[in-house]
Amino acid sequence: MTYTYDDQNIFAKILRGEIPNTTVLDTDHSLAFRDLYPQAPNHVLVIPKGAYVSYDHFAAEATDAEIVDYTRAIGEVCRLEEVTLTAGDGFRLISNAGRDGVQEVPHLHVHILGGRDLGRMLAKA
Ligand code: DGP
Repeated sequence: MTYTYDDQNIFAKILRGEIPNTTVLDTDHSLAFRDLYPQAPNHVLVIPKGAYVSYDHFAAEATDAEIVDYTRAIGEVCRLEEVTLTAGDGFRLISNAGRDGVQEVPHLHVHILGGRDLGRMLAKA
């Protein structure tokens, strides 16, 4: 089973410079930018520059360099946003995938949320 990637998704357009974004961090293999519809005082999306639809796709097919860069970029954004446990009050990482995960944009992204008490992880079904 192979993964299908739609290169017309919004984040692919952001990576190609076709749509503007508010960049927080730009590295060799990753881009972090502010969510257009923030749900907390800190709400940053971190995406790999490669064409990966979900975290499982990325984990299976990304190079070691991409994985290291992406992991470090997520940590660096937490530091820049001052939500780390050393400089702030914490954060939540969310990566939605597919229909059950209610993923709107089919390019892997991690949401970094912080700046307020985020409540319990999931609402009751
Ligand atoms: P998800 O449901 O995990 O796929 O969330 C996608 C997020 O992307 C959602 O929080 C809103 C955000 N978003 C959608 N379109 C744009 C856009 O054009 N620019 C930015 N910065 N964020 C967007």
